[in-house]
Amino acid sequence: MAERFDRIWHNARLATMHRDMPDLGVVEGGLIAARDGRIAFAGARADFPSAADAAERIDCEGRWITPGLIDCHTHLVYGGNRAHEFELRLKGASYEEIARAGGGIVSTVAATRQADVADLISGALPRLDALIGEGVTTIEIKSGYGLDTDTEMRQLKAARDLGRIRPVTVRTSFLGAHALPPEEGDKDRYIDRVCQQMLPAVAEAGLADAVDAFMEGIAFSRAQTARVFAAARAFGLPVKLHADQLSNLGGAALAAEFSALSADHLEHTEEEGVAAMAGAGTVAVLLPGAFYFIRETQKPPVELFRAHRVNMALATDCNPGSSPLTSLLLAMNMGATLFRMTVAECLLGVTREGARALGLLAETGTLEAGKWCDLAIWDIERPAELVYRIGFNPLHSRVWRGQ
Ligand code: DI6
Ligand code: FE
Repeated sequence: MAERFDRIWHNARLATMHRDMPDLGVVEGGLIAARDGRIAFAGARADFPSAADAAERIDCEGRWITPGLIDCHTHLVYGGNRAHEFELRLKGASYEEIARAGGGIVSTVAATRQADVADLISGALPRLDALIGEGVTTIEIKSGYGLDTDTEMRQLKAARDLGRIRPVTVRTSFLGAHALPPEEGDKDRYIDRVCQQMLPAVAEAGLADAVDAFMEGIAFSRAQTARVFAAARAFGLPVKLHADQLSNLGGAALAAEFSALSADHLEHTEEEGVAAMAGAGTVAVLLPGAFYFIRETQKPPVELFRAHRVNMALATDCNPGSSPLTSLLLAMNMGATLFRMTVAECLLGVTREGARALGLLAETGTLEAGKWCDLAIWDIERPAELVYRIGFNPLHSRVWRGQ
């Protein structure tokens, strides 16, 4: 009897991102078959059982298929915006000066505390839709603009709800240790609250898939971050870290010590931290949107990541202060132009390595049988076009879990 599938995409060129194949794992004359929302076959037409039967057959007319894109680092859910601070920065103020003067993250905290879940969802939806419109099928969303239990939980609920309202996989990260809330004068006392009240409440409500922190002069120290990570471990939650963005406090090494899924930013990371990440299998998440927007000059050590075989992901860091970016295509162009990443590194960075950075590599990020059938289908002649163009979206269609 012929094997039966729900849907078949044929006459396609596949960039499978398969790790055992060179470069992008390209298959010409490719075909993908889906059953029950998962990929049942991805490979050459010639290797597909000719007697197979499908409820629906889609002729891709030679278009390229990549895995659905993954934005593995965003702060998508927040209140207000910070266009006025952008104007101040254009007059010469630095990102750190604005933060120290009571602007920055805490100004978004004030706006987020005013917002209910419905407000947070309606504010985030246009941003989410922009990403989805470019083929994103998985997105990570952090809290961190509440800095009190109720608001952090509202942010995470809004993030979870976005994954029910739109056909997209949402992973949430609790970022209570993002900044010192304005009503609190002491960082250690706030970290006590994060570890003893906020994180337990969030974890018990099942609202977080991971725990993140901002380790930086304007945020939290190595010791304070380590306390947050130990508390996360007690709840069985994996960790990730905003590390070495504005200065090198040894964030990459601390992330590795806690077997973090990822360490993110990393502009100021040195070889010792890179080697520690390699040993721990921690992914380097590079965020060129923030580098560009706050006009950083220190680039992340891409050559060291290559030399030590640290996997690199790319993400938007979509947030109102340092990266109001809702385009992964543009993030790829910036990764190539600003950080000198190759086309393959950029494309792997928003697919396979993005999945790895979220602990989701078994489910998505490559075109392989058994994974969710998350696809992006493109009107392009070659994959490099996805990285090369600036402000152009060649997405033909998008498939999330087979639909
Ligand atoms: N690093 C960043 O780039 C964002 N958060 C963080 O920890 C900035 C967040 C903001 O400015 O609102
Ligand atoms: Fe961030």
